[in-house]
Amino acid sequence: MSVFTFILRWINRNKKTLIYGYAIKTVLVFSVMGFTQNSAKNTAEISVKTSAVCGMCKERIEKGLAFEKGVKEASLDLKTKMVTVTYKVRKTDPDKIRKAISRLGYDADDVPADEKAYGKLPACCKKDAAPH
Ligand SMILES: [Cu+2]
Repeated sequence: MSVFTFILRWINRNKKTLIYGYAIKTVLVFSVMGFTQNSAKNTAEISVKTSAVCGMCKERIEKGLAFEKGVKEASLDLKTKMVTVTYKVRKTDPDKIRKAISRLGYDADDVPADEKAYGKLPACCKKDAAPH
């Protein structure tokens, strides 16, 4: 093989690599864009003030919401008592989510805790319990 053909092959091989690299990057960029667009259209996020007191409350609310229709993710910050909920806009809405939190025994913004559910909470999880 002459030096010339060797160089030609080398250029060819690297061209392919360059083209593949470019194609892969393009596909990646488009799929990421599509994903972002999709989730922007179909999901929304709200923050709801709850009456959570302790880690058990956090778990109860996060798990309870996870079973709620249309809820993708729920995460409660005990310091602020705010639960951040990501939900599918076609399946549920903020009012339904607040009601679901109420049914778990907790206040949700201006929706008071469902009395029955609140009565079933352990004493440490009642609203007037000292933080622990
Ligand atoms: Cu608790």
